[in-house]
Amino acid sequence: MKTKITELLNIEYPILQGGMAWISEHGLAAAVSEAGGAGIIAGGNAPAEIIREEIKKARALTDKPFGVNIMLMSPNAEELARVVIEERVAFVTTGAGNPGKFMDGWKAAGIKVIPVIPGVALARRMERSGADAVIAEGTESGGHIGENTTMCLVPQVADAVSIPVIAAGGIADGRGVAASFMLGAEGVQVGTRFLAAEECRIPANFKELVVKAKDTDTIVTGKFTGHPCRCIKTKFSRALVQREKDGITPEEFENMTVGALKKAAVDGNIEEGSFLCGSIAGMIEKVQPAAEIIDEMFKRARELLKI
Ligand code: TUI
Repeated sequence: MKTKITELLNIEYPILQGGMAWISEHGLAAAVSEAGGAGIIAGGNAPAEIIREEIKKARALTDKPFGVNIMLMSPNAEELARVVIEERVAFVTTGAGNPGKFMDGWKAAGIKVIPVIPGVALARRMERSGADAVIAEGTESGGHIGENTTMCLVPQVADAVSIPVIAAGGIADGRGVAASFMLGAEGVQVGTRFLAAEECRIPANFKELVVKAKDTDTIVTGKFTGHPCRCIKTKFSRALVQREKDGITPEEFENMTVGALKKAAVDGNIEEGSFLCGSIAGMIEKVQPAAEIIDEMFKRARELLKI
């Protein structure tokens, strides 16, 4: 399936795997790339040298292109921005900020740059700074989110910029892919469905939460901080939101949430972890190989699009 995104990234299917902190490591990224998509290693808050090792491990598993996601709020973002140049990764996606200051360096190194943007203004700014494409991410996504929905955001971004647009947020099957193309996207980014990939190394209880989730089973924490975060409803995340409603202080919030992503994604700690997840989890029914997920999604999308 050829689009500007398959051409840009030299991949077979126009699908990027979301860069999920503590989750998207070399095994999942390599599996997605081997299957013809664009695998992504998430930098998250990890030290840049750990990610350098992850890049090397992914290279040992696949000759196909993969990327690195740089979470711009990380204290290690600057160092990781250098490591991706040294390691000559094929492409970089960015999240949670404006990557403007890194753009020239990446472009000079021949790295394709694809920022995640939550709105039209930033999409325009990214195009002017030399981005190769943008990921328009709706509020349906897991993790740190903007306010606009995928349905509203994608066509507005597609109208505003000339570079290709990748839709993200709430896409987990062939209908989502087909709809994204109808909205003007030339590719999709999928995170939540890959939580249920066999190659995704999250704890079994996290996968079970995703597979068992219903349509109403995600909740947004941290709205008052300016960095809202969507996760699965658990006793912990419900209590956190209740505390926010009752007037939690920023310090108390910080104490309750420090390390919560790792506690969920690495330890499966149901008592204190934030199980980041998109609101499409209700559609996800089973754990299956990444290649099967991609094949299924694109077989159905092609039937619907009659291509
Ligand atoms: O970044 C994500 N998702 C994430 S990052 C993350 S780690 C984290 N945990 C708690 C609080 C904050 C971060 C977990 N999930 N998705 C991409 C994304 N980027 N969503 C929204 C944005 C975004 C927001 C503002 C991108 C740019 C932006 O620009 C503001 C500016 O500087 O103009």
